[in-house]
Amino acid sequence: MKNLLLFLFFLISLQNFGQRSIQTLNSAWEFSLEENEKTEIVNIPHTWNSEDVFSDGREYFRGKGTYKKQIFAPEAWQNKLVFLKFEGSNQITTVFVNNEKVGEHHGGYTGFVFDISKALHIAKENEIRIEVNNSHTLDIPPLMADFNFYGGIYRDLYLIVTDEVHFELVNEAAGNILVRTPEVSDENAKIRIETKVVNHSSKTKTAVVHIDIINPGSQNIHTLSKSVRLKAGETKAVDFEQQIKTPELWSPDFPNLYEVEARITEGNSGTILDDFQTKIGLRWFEVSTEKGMYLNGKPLKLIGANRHQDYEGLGNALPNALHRKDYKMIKDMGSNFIRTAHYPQDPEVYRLCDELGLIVWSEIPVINDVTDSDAYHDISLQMQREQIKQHFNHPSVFFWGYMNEIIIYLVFSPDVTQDEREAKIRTTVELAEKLERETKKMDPDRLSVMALHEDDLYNSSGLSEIPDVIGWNLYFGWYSQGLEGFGEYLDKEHRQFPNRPLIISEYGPGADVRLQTDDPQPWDYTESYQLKLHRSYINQVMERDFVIGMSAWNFADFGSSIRQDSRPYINQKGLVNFDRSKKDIYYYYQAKLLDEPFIYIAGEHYEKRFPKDEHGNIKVSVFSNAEQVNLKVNDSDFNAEVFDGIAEFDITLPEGKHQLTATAGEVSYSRELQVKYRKNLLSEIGINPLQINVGTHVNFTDETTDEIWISDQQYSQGGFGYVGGEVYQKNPAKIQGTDSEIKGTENDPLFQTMREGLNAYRFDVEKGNYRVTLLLTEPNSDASEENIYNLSLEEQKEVEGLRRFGININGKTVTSGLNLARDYGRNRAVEISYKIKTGNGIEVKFEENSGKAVLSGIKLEKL
Ligand code: GCB
Repeated sequence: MKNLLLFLFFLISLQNFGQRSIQTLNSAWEFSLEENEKTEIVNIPHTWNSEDVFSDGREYFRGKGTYKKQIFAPEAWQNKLVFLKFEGSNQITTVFVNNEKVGEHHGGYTGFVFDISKALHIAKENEIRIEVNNSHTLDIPPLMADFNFYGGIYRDLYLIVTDEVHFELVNEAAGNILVRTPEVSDENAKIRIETKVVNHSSKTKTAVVHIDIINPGSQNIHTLSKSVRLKAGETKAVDFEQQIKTPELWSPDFPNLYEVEARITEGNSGTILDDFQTKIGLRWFEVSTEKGMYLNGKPLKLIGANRHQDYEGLGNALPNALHRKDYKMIKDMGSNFIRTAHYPQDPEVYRLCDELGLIVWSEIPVINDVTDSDAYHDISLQMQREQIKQHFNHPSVFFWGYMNEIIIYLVFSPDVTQDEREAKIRTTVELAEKLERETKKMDPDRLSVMALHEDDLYNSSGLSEIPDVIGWNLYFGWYSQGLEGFGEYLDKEHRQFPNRPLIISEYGPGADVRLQTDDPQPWDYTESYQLKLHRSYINQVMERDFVIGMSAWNFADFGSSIRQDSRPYINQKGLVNFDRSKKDIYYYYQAKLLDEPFIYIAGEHYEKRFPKDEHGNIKVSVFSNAEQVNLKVNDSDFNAEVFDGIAEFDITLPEGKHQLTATAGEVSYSRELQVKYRKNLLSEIGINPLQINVGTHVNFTDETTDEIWISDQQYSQGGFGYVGGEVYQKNPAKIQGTDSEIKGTENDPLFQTMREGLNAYRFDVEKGNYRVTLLLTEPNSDASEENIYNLSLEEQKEVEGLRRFGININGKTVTSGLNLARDYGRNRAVEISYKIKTGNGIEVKFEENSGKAVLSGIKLEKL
């Protein structure tokens, strides 16, 4: 027995001996930015742009950052090879060991490996210096895009030590061993394993490559081996083929995974020299131009989202746990599909998608425009090869993408000459053709895809004929008018190009949970408009079998320094917020997509309602996948049919707090609703100040003070409201007012919407002391700052863009000649409070001197 134990111990130690060692090298790097000599100690994943991309001014640091660290090279590394493996670093990375350059990699979204062995001093401290540069360069995609190019080593960094004989590591696959599954059916799967063995020693070596195939039930079902003789310095391909009978197939519902374990042993002794493990899945799929996607012989509509990799407060430097959190949420929403827009994501992401059962469209960041240079074309091809080789084995990946809205910059560049235009189209088509060829050469078993925006140039240039599948980014009801335009566009495309498989790669409006209404309009950024648009789109897709599926733009709000939506520098089309708290729309998808019973009362950010009086309608929407929903409001029961994922209840309620419980079968959901009648707001002014979001139909919640700025209303006797004027809309197609960032506030939407040319704002209050606060902003970026005191009255009228008005309260001019542009600056939040005493009522009058008066908000407090 004792001998047996010793023998087993010997076997175990033999197993471990010589295997590669892999460890992260993330902690405690000395970091400095080129612009700033100061050093700090940071951990990887790291970016230097997590804050400056969101600061005013829209510029963020794009340049060089340097990471330094000492590592001790133990004696045990004497005859070993030592590698650094980067999972992603944006975007040019140069590594020096003891001041000797050991490698440089271009491109920010794929992995790479450098052999640092030669530059290391054994039994000594060694300095590793890594320079990372995220400067804009015309030779590396992306050239421009609606997201941030955060710089730094933002994914894990590994130190790998191997024997001199090992599976190749320094290659575009970043050490991955490719496993192909060219034929899969219910009865049989054929797999091909492609290894490359390197003999880095100075002697000829005989090695044996072993493969174990382990099924989803953890049983070793096949063991294969091949002997290989390698001369000094030689690398040889060693490939295997194996059939697997009655495979356990992979699908979103049953994400079965097999494991392939590869080992190299020394020919004579059997000592293990290197090892590698990868998971694979067995499935087959095809697309039909009439019926969409078939997976393992069954039709499957793909529904899901796009996902950007950044996170509030962290930029792109996420720990694996946050990738997991995101993908879990995407799966829990009921999705079966994800597009890693607009670049390959962390290796962890693909692992998770395999495990969770999410079908992936993965793409390289060739976006908006291309450079007509060999360097740009070459690096685009390199990125595609790296993406494919590194993520090859993942059964979740069905699509390899390579371009997004690639001519959008050209389309929106009015000044290009005809020659320039033709040259741009030529180089773009040429690059697309090269990428297509490369993609198919490397992976004939998957689908190539590109995403287009709504422009016919894709068709006329021939671009849309190149990939297997066309993805449409369609923003009807947002960038273009009319929700129905979406389906009509798809039908027209399908009629015109019946042999082209189609998928919806992007759609969705911006939504800000601070903004709420029962009367959603495009560009009002409300959650209810987001719901309206998504609801319409999902139905229009479901009605069309020829559409493969759809991925919402975007799973989460994300950083984009070029954006000025209702939260500056953030693209708010997420189904969840930047911090991943959920918007209503996330729950709507659950109701539409989940099989298990689901119920949710919409309006987490809409718990306070302000109907006009006791007859005023209160809308309660319950999201559910049941057929009928019961809503208990305090002690009263209401029932409604679920139509298209929503049971709508129109109820009237007394003022106060109400408990709502929605039930369908075994599931129920409760929330509180608070009701206040508009007609009573003035009589309670002594207890509750009144805030009005002037110039809009939308309620706005200030997240800091919890104040609700209720939607605007016209004055009527005994109440409050505006007199005269109209809702200001900078762009007639948008309801947003102005889409410019408003400086000096976090409450941009409050200031962005306004009423213009109004005569007065009235409150029929009783006598007393009050404070009236006006919220004002000059929305025109060309508004004149002319100092009109220097001009005669006639001259003033002629100054273009001059806005100048006075404020008169209860007959007394309290401010005269207010020129917001001159006195405060344009697009800046201005608040002016006045203390007044009234015998009866308050009338704030606007006395226009030149141009029209504006008002964004008004607050009334009784003192
Ligand atoms: C698009 C782009 C995406 C943008 C999105 C938007 O079509 O592909 O990168 O972020 O529109 O929100 O405008």
